[in-house]
Amino acid sequence: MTRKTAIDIAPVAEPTEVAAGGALFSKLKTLGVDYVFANSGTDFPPIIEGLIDATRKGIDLPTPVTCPHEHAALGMAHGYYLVSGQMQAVLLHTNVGLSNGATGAINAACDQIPVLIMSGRTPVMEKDRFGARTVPIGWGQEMYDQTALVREVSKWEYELRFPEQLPELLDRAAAIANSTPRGPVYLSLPREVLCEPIPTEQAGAPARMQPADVAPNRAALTQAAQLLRAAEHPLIISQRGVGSDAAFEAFAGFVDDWAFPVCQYWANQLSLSNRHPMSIGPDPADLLAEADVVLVINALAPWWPDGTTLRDDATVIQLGPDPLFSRTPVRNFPADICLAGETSDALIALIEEIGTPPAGSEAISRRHRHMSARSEARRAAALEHATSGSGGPMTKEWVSHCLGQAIKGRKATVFHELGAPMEPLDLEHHNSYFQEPYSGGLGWGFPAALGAQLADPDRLVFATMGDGSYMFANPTACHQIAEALALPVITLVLNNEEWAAVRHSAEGLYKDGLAPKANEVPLTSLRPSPDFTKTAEASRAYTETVLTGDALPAALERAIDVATRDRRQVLLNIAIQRTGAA
Ligand SMILES: Cc1ncc(C[n+]2csc(CCOP(=O)(O)OP(=O)(O)O)c2C)c(N)n1
Ligand SMILES: [Mg+2]
Repeated sequence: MTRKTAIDIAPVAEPTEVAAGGALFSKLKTLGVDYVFANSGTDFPPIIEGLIDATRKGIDLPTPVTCPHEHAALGMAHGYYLVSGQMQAVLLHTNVGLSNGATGAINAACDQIPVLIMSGRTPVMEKDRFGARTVPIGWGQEMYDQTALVREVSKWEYELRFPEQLPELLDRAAAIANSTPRGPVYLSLPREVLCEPIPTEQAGAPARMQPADVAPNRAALTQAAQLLRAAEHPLIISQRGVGSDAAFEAFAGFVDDWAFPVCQYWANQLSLSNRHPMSIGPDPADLLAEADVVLVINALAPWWPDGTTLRDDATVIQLGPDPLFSRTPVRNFPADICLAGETSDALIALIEEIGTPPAGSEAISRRHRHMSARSEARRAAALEHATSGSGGPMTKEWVSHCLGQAIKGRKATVFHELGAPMEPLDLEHHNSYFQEPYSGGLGWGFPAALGAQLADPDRLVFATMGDGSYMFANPTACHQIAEALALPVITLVLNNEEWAAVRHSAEGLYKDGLAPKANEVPLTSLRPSPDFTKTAEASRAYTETVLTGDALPAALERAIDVATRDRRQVLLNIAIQRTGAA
């Protein structure tokens, strides 16, 4: 896709110096960054001037993307990474832009997303220096510790002191962000420093610092493999996918060969097709109670401790970039064996270590028959449940079922934020499904879908969200971005005119209390519901309102047609039933 990047000024000869602001973009390009998601302000003059300067000098730069809200900038970076696997960069305005982006930073940290977050720093100097304060906000935006806004969720942070530090600092920031476990880093950019030039060749120099990848300890791999091979009641719990196409394929074959049941408990990425005979659904409780060996794949919260009892002799193996989730203060799931590494690599290493099952094992065949029957029954029940919700208003499960049917055989990704649940979608591919991270900073789904679409223009991308989540996403900003960048994302607003999750939470915790009996549960209604089609139409989206389930399949077909043929964004406002607590 071609994008408007060029600032139309004739190139000049013999570049020797570039403003640090321009050097910033140039350096990011050498680090593999193709887009910088930015929301600018009065700290940006050296960046904007430097960008024009660097463009004139013919320097290769990433495309700056104007994001009219910082939450959208972070969400786009998040979604772009999920689909591309490339570190992203976000550039925000001083402390106020950073605070608007902080929720996105929390989401990125929770989801192990490498993103280089930068924000300007209001000038320190009041006068007598180029770049010093010019307007009262220079005083108003001063903080003792701006970085504190994102320090807890940053793997590394620093405030630029001298312009010539910039290239090497960015190398370091990128290497740390991309090291296992990946995550956000933050760099603060004072305006006066950015105003100073640095030699051009420094800005474009390749990085001399590579990310540090971690691989599982050999002895731990051997031990885990022995235990899994000998397990009578094995169980695998997977939450955040398996990391790559290759691992997805290898994992499907491996669990089939060994008849290892796989539970995708609260999964926010797909590890295994729901049609796979070893896919036992989202609830691990009964198999956990009898399991002798449990393999947990990159799962922050693999089960509900209050609702589950493990056997005393059960061994729990935790595999992933940070098996102990060391940045989470309280997390006491057993971790008898830890296999640390990028999920895809560590899992493939474990699969290789385990090898093939003994030929003709009766125990494995029996387990396979048992789990397949269970998986089939669960799928049939899920289908029946989904089809029973096809009335008007319809259920979310019905929306998922119809969406799954509509995208069958296409390269598609569904983003889910209180939108279309995973199971009835019946998806089959790595990267076909992403749910918001457990940090739950709502307003993530829409911009993440935009970022994914930007990363992969040929993919059909759906942002499926509750009406509340849609409003958290600053929808006007997101639709503006979709139009500006010609991103044909299909937005499905699953509209129950309330925050059902909050109501369910109150009703669930106080089962015998007042909330379940109340006609109107306070602090959960979103009535009167806005006409969301108008919000989208303001940015010339194709829209429809769908009131009954039987009308949905055709509406989805029209939506896909408009998105693929006209490359125009779409919004379907879908009437959803209010349901009881889950
Ligand atoms: C930034 C942020 N604010 C508040 C919440 C608390 N919260 C969790 S779920 C939810 C309601 C979501 O409503 P909606 O998207 O309409 O989905 P529904 O539950 O109605 O299906 C809220 C407000 C949150 N997770 N994130
Ligand atoms: Mg809702």
